[in-house]
Amino acid sequence: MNQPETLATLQASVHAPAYVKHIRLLAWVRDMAALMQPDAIQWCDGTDAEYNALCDTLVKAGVFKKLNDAKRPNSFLACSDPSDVARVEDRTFICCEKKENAGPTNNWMAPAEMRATLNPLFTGCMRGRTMYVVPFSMGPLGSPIAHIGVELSDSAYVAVNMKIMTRMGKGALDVLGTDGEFVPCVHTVGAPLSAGQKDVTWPCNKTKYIVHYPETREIWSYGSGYGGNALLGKKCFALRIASNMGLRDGWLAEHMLILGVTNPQGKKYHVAAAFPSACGKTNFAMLIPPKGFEGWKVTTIGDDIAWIKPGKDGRLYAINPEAGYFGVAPGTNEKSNLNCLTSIKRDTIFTNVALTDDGDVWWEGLTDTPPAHLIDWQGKDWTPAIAKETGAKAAHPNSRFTVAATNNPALDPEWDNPAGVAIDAFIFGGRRGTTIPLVTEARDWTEGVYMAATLGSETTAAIAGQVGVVRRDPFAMIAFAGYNMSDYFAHWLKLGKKLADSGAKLPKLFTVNWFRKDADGKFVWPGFGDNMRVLAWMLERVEGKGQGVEHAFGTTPRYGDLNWNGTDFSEAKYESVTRMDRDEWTAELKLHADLFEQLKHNLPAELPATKAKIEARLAA
Ligand code: SAT
Ligand code: MN
Repeated sequence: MNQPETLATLQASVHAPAYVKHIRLLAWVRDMAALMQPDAIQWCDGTDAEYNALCDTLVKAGVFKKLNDAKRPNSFLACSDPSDVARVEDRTFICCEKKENAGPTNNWMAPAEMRATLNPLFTGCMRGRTMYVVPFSMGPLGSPIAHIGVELSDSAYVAVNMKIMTRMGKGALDVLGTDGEFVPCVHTVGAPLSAGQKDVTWPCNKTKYIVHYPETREIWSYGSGYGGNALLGKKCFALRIASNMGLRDGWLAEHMLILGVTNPQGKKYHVAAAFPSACGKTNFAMLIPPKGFEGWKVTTIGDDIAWIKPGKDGRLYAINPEAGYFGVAPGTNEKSNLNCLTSIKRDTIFTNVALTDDGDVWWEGLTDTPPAHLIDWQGKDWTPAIAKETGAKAAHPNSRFTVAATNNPALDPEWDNPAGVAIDAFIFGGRRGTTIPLVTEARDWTEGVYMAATLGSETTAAIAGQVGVVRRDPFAMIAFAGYNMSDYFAHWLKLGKKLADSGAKLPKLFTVNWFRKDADGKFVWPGFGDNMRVLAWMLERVEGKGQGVEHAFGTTPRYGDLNWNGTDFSEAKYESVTRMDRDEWTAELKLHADLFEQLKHNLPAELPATKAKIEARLAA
């Protein structure tokens, strides 16, 4: 009775094009369709024609508003449900067999229990909707360091965003061939439609689950259509699942931008920098050197995620697994990030920004003077007077643009190189109004791992929940390390040791803080282009030049050690952003102690030992 399944019957059962020849993929799509019961299945091929057709569908459905083509060609605005505007960390789970492998910083549930929880939610969840089959490559197509995923989603918004953010479509399936490995990613907005039911413009569900099974390398996302909750190649795959791959196979998946920086002599360096969400990774990756730094050039390799592998020469090579930017709009302007503003002049999907009367977009900080009238991200009239009275923001603080990397005028020529770029320095940074100096160099790899492990940052609107509270965000990976954080520290320490033992020159490690405030609560450091001054000092240090003074925490340049060409930033101000205050540091080290207490299971002994050294220096 049971006919052996032929390729043709499988293809027919899921309406797959003839070029889909991967039996396991086809069978999985069939099983998922049986579970989620979509009305239709659409295989995404990644062509521009498909992108345009999907955008048309979204416009007709009222999800997208087409922007004025004369002002913002080929661009759209989507506005989400007010309950679905950011990553939901409290609904994000790492489901491995043993709780201790998820560690105390991740929400955990046993896989069997989670599957039993999710199964009723996913049953019939796509009724009345189309299921998009979205194959994608994280990393250059066919690169030995790239990995393939396939996302099933009932959101056309997700499909078009994935086209921009990843190498999406038939090319990824070609790489997969007939039996390649892929990470299955299942996404639903969790809002099935009954016959005749009218859809809303942003379907989602109050119940949300962002679930990872690291052992079987699966991702299941329920109830949200927004950002990292729904574009599963990004945080879910490229960080949470990939960090598990890296732990097993000896590489790193990091929440880091990657930039190239070329000095006036033409020597090029590569720097990777970890900052929490909405702390300026995109701006730093697209930095334009300020006046006084003529001849310097910064180029972008990536703005959010780095996959980093040791090369045969003992150096660390980084690729950007993504193909686009999903960046924060508010605060982006000609001064903070001109390259970004140029990138998003066209071909951009905006989410939750405001609409101008002439069909363009606006957000807080884009211009000093806001337009006289706007439609805000919630579809309401907005005027400066209304804003003054009610405090209403025209754009949501976590509003975003989605744009292809190839739109970036500062794109590094090596950005798509499958071999990656050799990293000269790692930077770790948080958003701290006090305590942490502008820049500190670690005296060695272990001290740098300590700095990164104890990184603190004020929370931002990128995460659902309270904004502005300092929390520990080790390596800016608190929400993204898909396994036990202490094991993650050990992985970094082990890698450093392995590279050092091979005789290789290790990248230098630095910590920075662009966000120190004065007594009036104003930022002291100008940031943005002026961060070049700090970057240039770091490169001098890479060359074994550059001066600084050692203190309890590491080495910080004195005023005279930085290049101040083209600015009048004073020595007094510099002093106020680099000062180490003993009381603040006593309080800070107490927070490090709390973190180490929380992470004590498997915590590498090097970290408390480094803390003891800092305390001893502070006491001296
Ligand atoms: O929503 S995303 O996770 O893609 C953005 C971020 O929080 O970094
Ligand atoms: Mn990020």
